[in-house]
Amino acid sequence: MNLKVLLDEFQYEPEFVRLLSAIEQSGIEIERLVERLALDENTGQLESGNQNTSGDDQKILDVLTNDIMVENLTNSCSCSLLLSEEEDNATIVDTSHSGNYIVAFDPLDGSSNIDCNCGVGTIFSITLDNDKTESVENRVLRNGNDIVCAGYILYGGSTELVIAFKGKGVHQFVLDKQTNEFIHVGALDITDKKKKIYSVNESNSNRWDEDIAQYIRQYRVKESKYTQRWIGSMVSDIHRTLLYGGMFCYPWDERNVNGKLRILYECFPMAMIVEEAGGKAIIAKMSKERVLDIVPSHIHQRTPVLLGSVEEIEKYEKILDNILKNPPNGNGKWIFDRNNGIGS
Ligand code: AFP
Repeated sequence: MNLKVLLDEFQYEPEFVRLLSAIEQSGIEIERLVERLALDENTGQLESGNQNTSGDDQKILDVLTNDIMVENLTNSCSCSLLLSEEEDNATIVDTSHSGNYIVAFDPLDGSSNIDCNCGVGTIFSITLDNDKTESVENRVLRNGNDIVCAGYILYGGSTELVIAFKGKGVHQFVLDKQTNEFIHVGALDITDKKKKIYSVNESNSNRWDEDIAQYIRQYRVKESKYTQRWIGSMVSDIHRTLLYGGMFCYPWDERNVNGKLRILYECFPMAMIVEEAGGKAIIAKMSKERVLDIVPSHIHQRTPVLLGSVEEIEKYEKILDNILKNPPNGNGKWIFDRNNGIGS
C-alpha cells in the first residue's frame, strides 16, 4: 500500500492529498541530493558564508532542500503560508497558488552531520489556516494543538517517511527506489517499546539546572541498565526512540538558555508525533508543561524539550515533584534563576 491509498482509506480531501504528495515528492528529490552529495560537490557551507535567522551557517544543501520544499509546496496549490528554518519570515504563497494549509518545516535537520554521512532528515507540520483575515503573526504563532498532521523523512540506510495523522495514529513508510514511491510498512506505537535508552548531549551537563541534572544522573547510577545514545540529528534520535522506546531530551543550560531546538518546525511536529504514538512531550524546565501548549512569540523561538515513552517522562516528573517539595540548598535559592529564559 502506498501513501495515496492510505490517504484515500482515511478519506482525506483532495487538497490535503495534494499537500502530502508534494511532501512525498520533495522527499524523493532530497533523497537523491543527499545520496549524491559528494558526487555533485554539494558538500560544505555556502561560499557567501550566509547564516540563517538562528545563526546557523547555511550549508549548500540547506538552501537546495529549502528550494525543493518551497517549490513543491507552492505548486501543490494547498498552502497559504510556509514557515522554514532557512527563511527569516513566513512566506505568503501568491494567490494563484494559495490554499488552506500552513506548513512549518525544517528542510534538512541535522545538516551539521551531512558531510560525514550521518542520518539527516526533513521535519514538517501541517495546520489548517482557519482565518485568513487575521495577521500572519496571529495565524502562525498559535499553540501546537491544532496541528492536523506532522511527520519527518529520514535519509539513512533506507529512506523512511513517518507521518502522524491526528486521531489516526503514526504510520511508517519506506521509499521503494525502483518504483519511486513510499510503501506503508506499519503503524508506530511507543507504548510497548521498552528499550533502556536515554538520549541527551551530555557535554552540556555541567550547565544543567538541578531537575535535569538529577534526572540524567538516575540513568547513570552504577546499577542502571540504561545506555546512552546521541546521534545529533533530532530525526534520527526520535526515530530510534519511537521504534525502541526510551527518551530524548534537549534541556536548557547556561549556553542555550532557551534550549536549542526550534518550537514551530522541530519541537511541535515531534511532540505531536510522539503523543499520537502514545508517548509524552514536555518542556522539562522545572515544569511539566506540554510542549504543544506553548504559544510561541516569534517563528524561530526555541524551547527546552523532553519527549519519549510515558514511563521515562514520569521519572522526570517524580524528580521535579521532589525538588519542588524540598529545594536542595535549604534556602530555596537555586543555582540559576529559572524564570529567565522561555519567551525572552
Ligand atoms: P544542525 O541542523 O545544526 O545539525 O542541528 C541539529 C539539531 O538541531 C538537532 O537535529 C539535534 O538534535 C541538535 O541540533 C544537536 O545539537 P548538538 O550539536 O548541540 O548536540
